[in-house]
Amino acid sequence: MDRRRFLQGASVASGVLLAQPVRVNAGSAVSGASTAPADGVLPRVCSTWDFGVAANQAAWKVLSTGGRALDAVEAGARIPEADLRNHSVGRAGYPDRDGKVTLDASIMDENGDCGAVAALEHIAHPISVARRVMERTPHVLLVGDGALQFAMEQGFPKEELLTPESREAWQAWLKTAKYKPSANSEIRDYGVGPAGSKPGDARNHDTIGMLAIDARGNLSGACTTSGMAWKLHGRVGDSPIIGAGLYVDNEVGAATSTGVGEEVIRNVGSFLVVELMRQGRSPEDACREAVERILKRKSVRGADIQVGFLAMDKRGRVGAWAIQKGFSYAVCDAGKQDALIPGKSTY
Ligand code: SD4
Repeated sequence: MDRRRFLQGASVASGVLLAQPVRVNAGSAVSGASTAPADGVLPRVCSTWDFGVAANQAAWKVLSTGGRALDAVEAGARIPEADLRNHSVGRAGYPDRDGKVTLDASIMDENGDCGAVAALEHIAHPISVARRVMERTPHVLLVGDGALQFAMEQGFPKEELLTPESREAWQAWLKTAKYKPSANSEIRDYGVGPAGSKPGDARNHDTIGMLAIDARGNLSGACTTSGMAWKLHGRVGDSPIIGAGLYVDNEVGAATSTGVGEEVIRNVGSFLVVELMRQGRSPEDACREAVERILKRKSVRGADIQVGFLAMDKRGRVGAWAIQKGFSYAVCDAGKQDALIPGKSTY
């Protein structure tokens, strides 16, 4: 992955189904839409980082054929989960301090229904397990062994997710690491990244957060990650915490996050972004305010950490903001099939 390869407004990727955009004027309703979107182009999907381009294309296949946003975000999130070149989501994710790959994921739909799994081992597609938690249990969040047991009962195969490459990277880290827990070990002790690696650099922070609005004007979101490399066993980040790593309110908009999950949890970041949009802020402005809220905390040194928010409002407008440079997000609709956009940032 080369995160510096920004393809702003770039051209149509092959194999992607093209749909006619549905343009919705203020006050008019799309048939079946829960709330009338105004002046938007539907459907649309967006997601964090450069792997979002391929993920968006999978989501777009669902959206462009009239499918539901929920199905789109699940299909999209499964792409990086299955990608062996990607060490921060799903299979081949870097392990924790003890060499165990533990995955976090959440999903939320237009009805406010949601499901999540945290510290889940041995299952390559946590996003699909999160959806089963939402649809087949009365619960929202299953963790650890219980989540694994549930996944296996649901027919998900139990697999070894630690690849030889990830094991090698972990062992290299062990040689130099002080073996101390660190909230931000990906930056301070990354060990396998390029010398002088900064927040947001290639192979540094990554989580896919994906938001979609379908042709009926309904929103859904998904978020999936292996969390921080070399974390303490049992550490859970923001990604599976509804309101922190992901939030969807079908009347207002949706938001997701990437970066140091502890800071996002402390500020209930994605919920905050949606509430700011409810008060009339644009998606970008709401994301910036949420970043500023994090930076207000006395013990946070913005130069040391990365957090990025991505938001989509009920009109399908997309915006983002991050603490550090280097954050990018991808947008896909009938006009933009492969647009990787550099996120604006405070530093
Ligand atoms: C976490 N936000 O677990 C996630 C993962 C991430 O850099 O983006 N790490 O805190």
